[in-house]
Amino acid sequence: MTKCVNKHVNAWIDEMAAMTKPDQIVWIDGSEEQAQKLRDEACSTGEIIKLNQELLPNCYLHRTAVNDVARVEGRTFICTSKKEDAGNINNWMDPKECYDKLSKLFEGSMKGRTMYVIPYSMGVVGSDFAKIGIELTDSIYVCLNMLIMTRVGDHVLEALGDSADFVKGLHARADVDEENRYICHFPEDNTIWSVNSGYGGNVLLGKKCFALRIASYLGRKEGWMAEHMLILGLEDPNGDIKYIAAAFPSACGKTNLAMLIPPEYYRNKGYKVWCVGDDIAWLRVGPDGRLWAVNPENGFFGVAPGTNEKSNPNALATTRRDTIFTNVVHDLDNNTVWWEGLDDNPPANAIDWKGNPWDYKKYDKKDKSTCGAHPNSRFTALAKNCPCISSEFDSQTGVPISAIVFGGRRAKTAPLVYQSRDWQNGTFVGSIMASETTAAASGAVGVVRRDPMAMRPFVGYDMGDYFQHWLNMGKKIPNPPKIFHVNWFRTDEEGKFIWPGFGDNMRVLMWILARCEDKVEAVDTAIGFIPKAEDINIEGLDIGLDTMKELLKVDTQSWKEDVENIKAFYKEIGDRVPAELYDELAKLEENLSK
Ligand code: GTP
Ligand code: SPV
Ligand code: MN
Repeated sequence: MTKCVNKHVNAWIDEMAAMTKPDQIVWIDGSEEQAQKLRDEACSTGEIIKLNQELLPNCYLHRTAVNDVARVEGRTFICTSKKEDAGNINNWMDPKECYDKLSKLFEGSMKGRTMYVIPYSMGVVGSDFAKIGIELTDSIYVCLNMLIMTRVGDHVLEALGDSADFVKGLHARADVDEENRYICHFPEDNTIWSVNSGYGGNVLLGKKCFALRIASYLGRKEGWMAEHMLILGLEDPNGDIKYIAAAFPSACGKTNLAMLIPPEYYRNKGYKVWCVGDDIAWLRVGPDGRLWAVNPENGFFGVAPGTNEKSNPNALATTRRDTIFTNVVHDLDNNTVWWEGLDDNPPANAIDWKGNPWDYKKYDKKDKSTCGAHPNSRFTALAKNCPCISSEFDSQTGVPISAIVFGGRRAKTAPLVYQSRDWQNGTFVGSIMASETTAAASGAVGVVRRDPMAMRPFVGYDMGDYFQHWLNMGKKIPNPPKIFHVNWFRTDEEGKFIWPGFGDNMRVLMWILARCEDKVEAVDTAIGFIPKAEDINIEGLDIGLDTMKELLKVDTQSWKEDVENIKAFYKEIGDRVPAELYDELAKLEENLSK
């Protein structure tokens, strides 16, 4: 197809091509034949490396520029006509000023290159939940990733018909110049412009840019929610499946929880976990008054380091075919890939993520600069290749959510799990989330920062208005999910994680679901409902009741310190923080001083 019938699409592409001046324009049609041509071309230029096709069929390796390895929150902008609509937590630029500034960077940026047109759908093509985007890019790597992460092709254009309702995404790698790297969102125009990066979250525009920043803006207008949440189904021995949505910040365990394998104790009884999504959920009120969720994505863009046969065998199996690896170690002997935490056999003859020979003997766990794989190295893999993918993955209606779980990475303060009192209190619990920063975004790692609902980098409007939207949604859901908070990352005096985590997190999910069904009592504390230590099943674990009590402890002093930090954060968000949340904060403070 040279041109589609949609005049809005064509006019926009003409305009963008006049600015970027590509040598040619190629439409991505979603066919395997075209995808293979693109892979071959990218191999011939060195953009990707074909891996061992017997061991890793249809798998490839890519290395980004060394200065371009994570999302750049400092260079991510929300460009609303009024600054206050973007809010204090987002970076803001005036839309006109931003278009002007970036036009200069895009001008002629595709000379000598091809502009690829990627029509994609977030959500099952043509379903009520789905939304369409078109990404223009000069990168084959982006095309190949989008072919995995989203539903791409001619059928998307058919579904669009002659409508103007699509998200216009423009991306150019340009010179990958850090100083001129911009990830800009124009929610009022359904537009995203990204320039001078070639890394995942900055350039796969269907993901964070559209499915969270633009979609959260649309969701507020249209009465639904776009959240940084995994979705999983927990099946009991009778075949009954309950669904949980969980929001953890980047690199804090969503993919791992979404694909967990139950501990032996539960496996033997016949419990199973099914993955619906690992990163993003779009949620709406269903006709039955419950909250229903879909995963708008088609694949996983998962953290590679730490993924292994024990921690996440399902993710590992998913990456054994049709996968693009980014910034991992290249094992030259087998032409395969490796990363820290895969196994105890680092390859002897290897190339690191920067493209240099790598000597594993010089690897020092405490010094990230000696890593073979970048700490934020990733795999891009098809959801349908996941052994535990839910039968509801392609459902048009999504799945009904019984529990929403918030969670952060916190060495202290937050207990293993607690339950909020109701939707309003649960919204408060989400709003005061905090987590140690990770390598998923550029900047310092391990610093505690407030990250409401794990959405701090992804809300496309004012954070106070976002909290208000949560409260408003609560009033519209006759049968709302119960809201919980978890923390897998509490550490002991030596800095070691106390809770075993990974598959054993199922033990906590079991308590959560039991609470949803009023099957277990809880202890009423200052922060909410905490399990009785004996109600978390520790059969088969080498931790005892005392450790469980330690994990569940509410340390009043550190919570009081947290309250001060929350006050400062609410102030920083500004005057749109709902009064209801200040009431909740006052209640918490009062409870803590009792
Ligand atoms: P994004 O894709 O960036 O949104 O990350 P994510 O939230 O999906 O995180 P992921 O599941 O990839 O986990 C990130 C890191 O946390 C990996 O290094 C995991 O090994 C580690 N991790 C995940 N779950 C647990 C857990 O239960 N306990 C511990 N200690 N570490 C965990
Ligand atoms: C995250 O950082 O939350 C990710 C990876 O899921 S990225 O696509 O880069 O946003
Ligand atoms: Mn994420």
